[in-house]
Amino acid sequence: MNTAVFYPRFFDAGPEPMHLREEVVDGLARRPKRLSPKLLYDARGSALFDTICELPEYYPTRTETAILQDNAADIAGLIGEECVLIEPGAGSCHKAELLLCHLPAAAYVPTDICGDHVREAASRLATRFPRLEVASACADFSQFEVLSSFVPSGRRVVFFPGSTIGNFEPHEAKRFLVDAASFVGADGGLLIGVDLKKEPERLRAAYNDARGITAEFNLNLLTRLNRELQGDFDVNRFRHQAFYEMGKGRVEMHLISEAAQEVSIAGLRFRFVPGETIHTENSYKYTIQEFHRLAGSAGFVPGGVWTDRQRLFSVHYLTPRIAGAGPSG
Ligand code: AVI
Repeated sequence: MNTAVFYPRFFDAGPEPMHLREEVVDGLARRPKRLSPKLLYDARGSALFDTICELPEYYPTRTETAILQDNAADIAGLIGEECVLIEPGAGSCHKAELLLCHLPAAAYVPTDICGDHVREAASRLATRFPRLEVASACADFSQFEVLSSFVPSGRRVVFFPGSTIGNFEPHEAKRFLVDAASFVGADGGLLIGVDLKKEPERLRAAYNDARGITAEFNLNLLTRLNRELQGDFDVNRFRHQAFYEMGKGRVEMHLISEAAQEVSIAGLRFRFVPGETIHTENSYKYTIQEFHRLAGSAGFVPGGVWTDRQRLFSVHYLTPRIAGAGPSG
């Protein structure tokens, strides 16, 4: 029996360790201290995030999956046949797998900041869909220009599920959408999942699960910095905090220092007063109208929108406004 694993074409455009150092040192020197949510996803962080997606309190994944399942034929009809489906931040590629059961795409290109994770997932998909051209890359979400040289030729559709757009600041979200519009071109499209505004209690529970997996996910960032930047964070002296900031329409995630302490990282020392925060993530929530406005300002027109009965989550298909059209607003 042949048990060899087939690994499709892989492209490594991951950030250099030097960038990690600069980014972390810069973030910890700020007031309040800040670290990018991208840093949450080392191998362990990615695995913890997969566990979060299955938690009873974390509604986005199963709600979006159900929306994709229930409307797969409609969505596939709008996207059309033989596209090249590109998924930034694909992780385990589970949602694309679902879509590809209904969508006769020519190629699938998942990318992720965690290269090993996406490479494994790409291999699984290549085995499951032998007629589909699969290639994967270790890359940041926003590296569309790097991908251009790597993706197979054909009509491009970007798939960006999971409401990852919510982890961008609004100006970054607009930048991402502008870049996505120019990457897919006039005949392309964007299928994107967006978490909707809702009652704060449901949001609070989703980011403060009873098993403490989200807390572990957040704290794992410190373990990662200890390992990769020779840090000496005492993880037991920080705690996870997450809350919905209604005025800003976002869930904020923080790591709170439980004591006065000094931490050494990358050869530099950083002081913490008791209760001081490292702000690690924002997760913006949008109404459908707010998201249409944002997408419109980036040069997209709405092609279709699907939600669940409770209106917890939305999936949008967007197409660039006109050939060569730039952003407005
Ligand atoms: C990946 N992203 C959309 C998740 C979110 O809900 O903002 C990350 C996450 N953070 C805590 N739980 C999940």
